[in-house]
Amino acid sequence: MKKDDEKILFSKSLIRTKELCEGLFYYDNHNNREPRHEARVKKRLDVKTEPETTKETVTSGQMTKLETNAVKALGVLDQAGDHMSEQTPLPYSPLTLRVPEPQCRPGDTPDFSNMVVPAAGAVRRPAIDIKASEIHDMAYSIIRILDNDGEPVGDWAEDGLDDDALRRGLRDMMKVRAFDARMLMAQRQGKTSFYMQALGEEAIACAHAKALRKGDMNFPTYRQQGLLLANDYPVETMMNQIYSNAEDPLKGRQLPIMYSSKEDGFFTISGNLATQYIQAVGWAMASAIKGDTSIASAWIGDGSTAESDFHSALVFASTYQAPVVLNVVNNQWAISTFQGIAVGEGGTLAARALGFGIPALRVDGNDYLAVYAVSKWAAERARRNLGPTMIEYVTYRAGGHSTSDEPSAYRPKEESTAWPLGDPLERMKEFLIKRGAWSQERHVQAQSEIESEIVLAQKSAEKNGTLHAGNKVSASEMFEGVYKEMPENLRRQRQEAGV
Ligand SMILES: Cc1ncc(C[n+]2csc(CCOP(=O)(O)OP(=O)(O)O)c2C)c(N)n1
Ligand SMILES: [Mg+2]
Repeated sequence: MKKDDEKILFSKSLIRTKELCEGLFYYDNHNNREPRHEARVKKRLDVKTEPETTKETVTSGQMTKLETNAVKALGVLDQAGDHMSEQTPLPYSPLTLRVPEPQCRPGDTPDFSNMVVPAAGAVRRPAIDIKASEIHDMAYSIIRILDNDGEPVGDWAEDGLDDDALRRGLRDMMKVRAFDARMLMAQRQGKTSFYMQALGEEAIACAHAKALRKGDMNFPTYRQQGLLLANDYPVETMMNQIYSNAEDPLKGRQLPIMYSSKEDGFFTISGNLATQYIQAVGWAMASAIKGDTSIASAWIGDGSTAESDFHSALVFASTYQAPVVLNVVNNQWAISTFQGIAVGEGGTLAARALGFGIPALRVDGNDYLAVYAVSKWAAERARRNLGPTMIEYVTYRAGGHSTSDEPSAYRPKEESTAWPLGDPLERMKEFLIKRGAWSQERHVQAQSEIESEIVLAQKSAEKNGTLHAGNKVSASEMFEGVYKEMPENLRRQRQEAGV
């Protein structure tokens, strides 16, 4: 049938077309087509049509290009513009989107009954050169070493740490917690503008730090201060940055908690989430290209895995088998957004790696022993040139997202105490006491030693100044250290600023 002279009868199909293509078809109350700009303001419900009786005849030549396309798309016209037989309506309800919702909101009783927690020791320890396809199940389980009685069990518990290293692990976590508590208070006292704590997640960074070697490079987010503290990075230097004082090693160019220390394998923290993944994979590739022996460790939170950088990084990591550990800290929340928004339902974040052929493990992030064992396994794979490994740490962000957040607005207050994997410090303490390597008295003493160390460092840092008191880094510093040769526009700006 020729497009321009044949008549096309629109009956039910047209009405359906009109309803579905609102924005393409515009009709007035008498069912006449209107000029677009007038109809644009009309609400869809204002269009009075009688689906069963209304008929309208329009030649295809009278239709706009947009209308013709829309009608083709709906099957009234075929691709050549000819009239097709009417479609039989489908017996389905209209399409909708699923928007995942957390189990509980403020006022509800916390409920983690949907979370499957395997028994400690239940997940096997595979050979170091295992293929991803042989351990798919491990991306859906949780590796745990410490059982509910504080006993280490299973294959992963085997070549563990000695007593000194275990006690050190507990002290590192206690130090992170004490440091966080002091800095949180300092923020409330107006001594710094901003702080982010790692409450409940201390085991992850502290144990992972011990699985790496000098020369390896972490690409951390803002919740891995444990990497620095567990490696004896000076507490006072961190505080100088938090206070933005004259001794701030980054000279006021970074947010208070975005540390940087190349010597300590701690790549400068970027506030742009997920960039850590592409940078870590790139760094790991460079290490291999140079024929070096150092590996990279990438860090990301559950929410940030929704960023495309995460997925791009996996392409490069898998294609080139880069020597990198891909850490995902699933602490259940991304500010006020629960993890189900990034994960969807029925999957896991670790399982994202499987499509790339990357071996992926899930681990109890509140079990220092399990975090260490799994991190060591993944680091060893990278070091032996066996390629990337993804580790999803299952944990819970017990504190607010940052000092600018108030979690009681979006989740039940008691949710952190209901978390089925417990508190990492308490579990480690209980385990060490059972092992005969620790005692309640030693714990109290260690707590007071650590607090004294933090308070002493704080006093010393405050002598260098705090946010609103004491000396500041000179404003001229912001022009230095970025370009080898300062560009003309910056030179002019510095002159204008008179610094
Ligand atoms: C690219 C980018 N998008 C958004 C933000 C704002 N932002 C800062 S923290 C955060 C939540 C991140 O949550 P998650 O990745 O789960 O890490 P967590 O804070 O829980 O450790 C968001 C959205 C950002 N900093 N960078
Ligand atoms: Mg998170």
